[in-house]
Amino acid sequence: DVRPIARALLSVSDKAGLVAFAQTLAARGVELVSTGGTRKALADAGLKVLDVSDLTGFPEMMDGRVKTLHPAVHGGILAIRDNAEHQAAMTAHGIGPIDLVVVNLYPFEETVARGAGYDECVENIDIGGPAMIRAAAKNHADVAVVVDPSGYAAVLADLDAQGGTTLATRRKLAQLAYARTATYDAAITRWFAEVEEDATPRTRIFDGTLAEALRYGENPHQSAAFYRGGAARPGVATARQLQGKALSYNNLNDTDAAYEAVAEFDPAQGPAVVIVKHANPCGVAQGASLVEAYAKALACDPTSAFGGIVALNRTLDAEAARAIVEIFTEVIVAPDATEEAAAIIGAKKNLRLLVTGALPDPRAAGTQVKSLAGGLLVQSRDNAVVDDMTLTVVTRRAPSPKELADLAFAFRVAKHVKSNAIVYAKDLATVGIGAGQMSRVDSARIAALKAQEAATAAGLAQTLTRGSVVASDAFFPFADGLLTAIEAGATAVIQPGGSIRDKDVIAAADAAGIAMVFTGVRHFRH
Ligand code: 93A
Repeated sequence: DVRPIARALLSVSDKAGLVAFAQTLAARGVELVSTGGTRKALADAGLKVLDVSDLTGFPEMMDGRVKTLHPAVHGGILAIRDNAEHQAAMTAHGIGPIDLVVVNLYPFEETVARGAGYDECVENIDIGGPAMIRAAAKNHADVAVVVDPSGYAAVLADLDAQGGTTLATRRKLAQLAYARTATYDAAITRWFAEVEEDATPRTRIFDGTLAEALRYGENPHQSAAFYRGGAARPGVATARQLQGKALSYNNLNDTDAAYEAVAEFDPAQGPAVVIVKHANPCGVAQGASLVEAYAKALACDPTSAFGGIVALNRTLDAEAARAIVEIFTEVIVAPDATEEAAAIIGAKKNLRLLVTGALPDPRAAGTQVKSLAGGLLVQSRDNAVVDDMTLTVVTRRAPSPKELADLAFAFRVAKHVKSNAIVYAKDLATVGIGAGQMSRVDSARIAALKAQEAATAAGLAQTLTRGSVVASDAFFPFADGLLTAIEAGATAVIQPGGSIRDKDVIAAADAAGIAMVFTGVRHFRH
């Protein structure tokens, strides 16, 4: 199943590593074919390169919108090599086989991120690139596809060792190829959603009214007010307060953090509870009932939960209400509360109970504002949800179904923990959370330490991180953070990936027999 490479088609926007890679191919007698910019880069380096138009007989046209969309290209990629009919069609139409497709796409995501205008964003939607990538990946039985400069090494390694690409490599590359076109289309989808939501994002950022003047701000010497407005998402701003003292600035901020976090848990998938302290979750869990979810969330860090905010993803019932009032809590927020539950909360005069009618949609577009000296920073809200991400297993061992469920759970929580965020989870409950540290290793250590303390306080023989999984909101820049998690007993890891030292981090995971998945999506929260 080794396939030699006679001809390669290279068409890349990111030209990093291109020349060196093409030189190695050429030295091995591979014929190179390229589109305009790529061809120029290669020719400038002294390489002999055919132009795609030499194959198609058509010039690149319409501002490059049509350059590779032609049977001479797609036939050469898609033809099944041992199919007589396909071979006859190639001969009849003068189509030559293409054995390697090296394509990375127009930088759509980067174009959107730097705030380019509508038309420029549209122009950066690549059509021909994804078509070639998907065609080559489909025909991985014969064709290798590389969608990122980081893939060049695998092809060269195969050429060195086997004189061609192996089926195992081509399959892996095909998987990465479809993962890439999927994330690319997801980015385009998200962009359309944002454009729809807010047609004038950069001229008017907030359309709200004063809801109430607050007694004071984050500290008593600061004045403060609460404005309601913007996109109508159900949440703290639209909540009805059924009872309790007036909410303070910090209460509002923490309640929002708690409710946005619990909204990540679809109520149809079961009850979930988030306990927040100082804008960070200190316990999150799903359970068979709200009261069970609450007990699991509380067990993560009962010390910090004292005086916290409790958010629930379903109607607060009497059982859960009884459990919550056992310790001092500042605010409870839920879509609704039963009469009996409200009566139980009613016995605690100061405890605030908020109901919102519905849960906010974590995928909804929206705007986030932060002030800095002399200005405002505005960004679209982080509406990426782990269920929509392509999880790529990068280690020898793949996670078990149970680990996978806990990994998705942990990454969902990590999104709502201040960076650097490290979240250990087990049985759909957090068992250790490390938040807001300047070093990722410290977050991993603190989370493990807190888990150890909780286990000791509960009289357990061993720390709860033994046999847990761990999530990191951003990639591990070095293996050390991962090693800390492994030491704490984590058996599986979820993280965005994308560090230049991913190889070392993966090697450390493999050495420990740990399973690791990459999400391709980062959840910084500062
Ligand atoms: O505009 S396209 O969607 N139409 C095409 O036919 C096409 N073929 C390749 N974009 C197309 N490409 C893209 O051009 C590739 O995906 C790559 O990103 C880029 C390389 O162009 P150049 O070689 O001119 O720099």
